[in-house]
Amino acid sequence: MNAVTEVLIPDIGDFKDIDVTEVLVKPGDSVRAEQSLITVESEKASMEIPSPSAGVVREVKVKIGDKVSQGALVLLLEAAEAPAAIADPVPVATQVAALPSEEKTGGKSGAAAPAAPAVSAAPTVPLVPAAVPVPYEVPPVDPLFKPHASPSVRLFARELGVDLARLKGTGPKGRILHDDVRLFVKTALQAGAAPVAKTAGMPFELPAWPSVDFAKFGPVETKPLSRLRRLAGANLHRNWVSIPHVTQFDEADITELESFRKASAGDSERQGFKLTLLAFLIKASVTTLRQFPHFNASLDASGESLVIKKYFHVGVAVDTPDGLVVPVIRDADRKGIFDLARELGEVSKAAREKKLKPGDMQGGTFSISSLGGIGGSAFTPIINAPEVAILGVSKSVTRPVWIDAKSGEGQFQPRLMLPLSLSYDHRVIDGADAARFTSYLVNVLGDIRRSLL
Ligand code: CAO
Repeated sequence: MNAVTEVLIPDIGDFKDIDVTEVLVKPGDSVRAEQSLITVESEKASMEIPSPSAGVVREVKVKIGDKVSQGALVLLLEAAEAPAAIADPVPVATQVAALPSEEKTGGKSGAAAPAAPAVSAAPTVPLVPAAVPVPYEVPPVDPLFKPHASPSVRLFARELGVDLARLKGTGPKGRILHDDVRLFVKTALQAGAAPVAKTAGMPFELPAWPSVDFAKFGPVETKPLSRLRRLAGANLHRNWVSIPHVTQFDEADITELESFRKASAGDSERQGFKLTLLAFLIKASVTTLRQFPHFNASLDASGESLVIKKYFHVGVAVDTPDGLVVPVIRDADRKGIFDLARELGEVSKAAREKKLKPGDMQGGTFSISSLGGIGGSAFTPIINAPEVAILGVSKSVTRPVWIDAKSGEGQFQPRLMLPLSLSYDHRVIDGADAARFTSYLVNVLGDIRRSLL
């Protein structure tokens, strides 16, 4: 018999006690290395746990609904190869000599097994941007009316998709109670309404999505959306409908910056990484965020206070074949342009190879979405909640710009202009501040030496 290995939950960042939502294999199944075995899901992310090696599933040790953390035993896998071939241990599995016993396996579904050995290679985990609950109530029809309810009632209502503004509280001073929410749902169900409609919680009702038989009009092909795209799509949708977005457009003269970048690109290439404009944009954004701390912030869970972060972790939107991911460059304020460029290359490669870990996507304070390598002159990026602003960058173009010389003799000059699109949360940021922010950023990009000050 080939050796049997314990497949454990690998390093999944800060996630603990998260739910097993799918078990994708059963005893007797042959699996390939990297094939997904189970899906685990927290409030913030969903990820598939891959098989560390090829083999045959001997015993599945978890079931749907179990709670697991790093090191928990997922299943026993009999190696596909002869034992000698697997003598080199895979990172997320611990070898056991032969058939498992209760002592060796821990015997309990979902129970935390001994910690896995250090993970040398990142597991292949499809990632999605954090799906935090919407941290505030969507305003009711009367914007001055604020329903009176405890956080637990608000959470309960949110879980059921109930708009508290529609309820009449029966508690003291009109406070909405759990029972009020229950009664509301019961009444809605009895009336045949759908309390958990996709638009629940919103002060408007949407008509049903058109159901069209497209094949009636011509040939079609139906492809399921990837799991990543579905989850990222749900988060984008939530952010779009629940944050009052405004986008401020501006453009920076990057003629000098581009000459400097080109002059330095040879050095970076010799060191094995590409120096693109994005590294400078991260640096310039951080310089600007220091001047405008409320752009480097989030609303707290009540939606009534602003949490201003003293660290600068910049998320960068990366386009991958499966959809959009936003890995975070940590402590961008403490890194030089070369370090930022090198790290950018590494995270975008990891994103495209699905090798990011959940922790790589967390803790962002501000995001940048650059479509400059592709094209376009402006766009309206969607804020990556719970952040309050995101910078969109489009393709730079050389065009004549009127330069007003000090002598009063102005003239048109060819300048390389970079279009910027800053979307911001209007609950937190006023239009005037957004215009000041982009003006400041434009100045920094016009003379990157300002980021040293
Ligand atoms: N203007 C003109 N050219 C630009 C530019 C800009 N603003 N930004 C980058 N370029 C150039 C680069 O210099 C590079 O040129 P060369 O091929 O001649 O060297 C080329 O465009 C490609 O750049 P890149 O995309 O490889 O590198 P990057 O650092 O600019 O971006 C990354 C990296 C990961 C952000 C990018 O590849 C990506 O995925 N962008 C898409 C993000 C996205 O999808 N956003 C939308 C989110 S909302 O749906």
